[in-house]
Amino acid sequence: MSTKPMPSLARSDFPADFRWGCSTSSYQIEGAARLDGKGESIWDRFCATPGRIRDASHGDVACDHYHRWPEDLDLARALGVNAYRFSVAWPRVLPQGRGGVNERGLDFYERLVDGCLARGLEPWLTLYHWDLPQALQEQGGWLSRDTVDAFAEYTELVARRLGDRVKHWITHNEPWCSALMGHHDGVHAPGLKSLAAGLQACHHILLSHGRALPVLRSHVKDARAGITLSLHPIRAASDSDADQAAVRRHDGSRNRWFLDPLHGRGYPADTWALYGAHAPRMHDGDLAEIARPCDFLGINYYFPEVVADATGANPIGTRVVEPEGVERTAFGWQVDPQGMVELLQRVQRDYAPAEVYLTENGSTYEDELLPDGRIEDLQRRSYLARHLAAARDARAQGVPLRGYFAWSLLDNFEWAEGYTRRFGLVHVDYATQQRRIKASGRWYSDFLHGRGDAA
Ligand code: IFM
Repeated sequence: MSTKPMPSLARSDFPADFRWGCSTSSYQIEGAARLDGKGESIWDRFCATPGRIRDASHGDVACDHYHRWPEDLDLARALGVNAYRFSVAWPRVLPQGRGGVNERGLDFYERLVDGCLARGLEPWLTLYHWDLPQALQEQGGWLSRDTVDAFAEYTELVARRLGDRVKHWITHNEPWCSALMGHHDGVHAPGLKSLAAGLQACHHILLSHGRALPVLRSHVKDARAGITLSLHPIRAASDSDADQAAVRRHDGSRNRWFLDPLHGRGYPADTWALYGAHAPRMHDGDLAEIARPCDFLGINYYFPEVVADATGANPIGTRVVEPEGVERTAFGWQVDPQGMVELLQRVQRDYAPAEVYLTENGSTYEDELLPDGRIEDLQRRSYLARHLAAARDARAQGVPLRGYFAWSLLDNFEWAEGYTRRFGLVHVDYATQQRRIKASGRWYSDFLHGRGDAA
């Protein structure tokens, strides 16, 4: 195993008020799937369907964070982060999606938020990280406009309860995944396979984001609200005119489809035309709602996409290709910190958000638990350090990047991949629930504390 040299980097390269964090999500870590009144989510149902999850696992126990949250927040504190990003499980607080409130679910998030504040961790709350109440799915889920109203009610409930202590709110995590992977590719819950459904779900998710913003502002004093997108720099597989043109089309579906309407431009006309009859149904006023101003844009960066022309193969007419000889994680994802700089610069140039946060960035490797209990994940350590150097470089180019959240605090349930992919800075032994800080986590801690090699 070879790792790239570590960059020279110090916390003092960043401003004192920079947010240093790590991210998690409810379904991936909480467990307690049927405890204390929690309702069923679409991920509970999806996992129970044979063949959906690579190792046939589920989030019933996951990292048992529902019970072990004090230890987990202690670990975050030990890493030296000053912010903790988590999500609320909608069916834990509203088991049927609307109506009857589950006080015990809200109590859990109160404890968690208070636990963050007691440890000097600024809570960053994501309202939707994919675990829709199954009861709403049975009424159409994100294909129904009623779910947009349900999301606004859910937002109000959580904002009223936690808004005195939580100031940073993210409405949705990665609409691309919840909409398209869930309704078009069929690899995520609810497992549908229709492009029209994917685009309709996407429209309702974006609309629900816009509808939630005034709810947050009226119930949270000094709220800072935004949305998190998964974005990719798009590159051409070759110099051919056809592949160069494919880049623009692919960028339309992957990036501009989200960025344009959120920034008041409506859906990109070129991409809309390519989607043709699959394009979503909209009502007057929807685009204005989606374009309500945010305080920040959250970006999750993992890898660039390389595309070739595939006219006729699908509406967008592109095909993702996997170039040879490039560095990759165990997931096969390209490792390209410079791509992150390019992406951030491009978003700044084309959309100029007031503030940007990297709300996720991380890597999965085949971690080895050594007999003495250490996990020497030097590739992940290198990945982390090189992406932090890229974050510094992006700031130097004028990107208003105000924070970085590592994905993830803990190894966890990686959706369709089950427990076969480990992204944590902290290793979780799922049999015993023992946590162990990996070399990458120790390095992050040294970096954040200004210690040793990382100083
Ligand atoms: O685990 C996911 C997370 O839930 C959303 N962003 C990407 C991560 C890694 O795949």
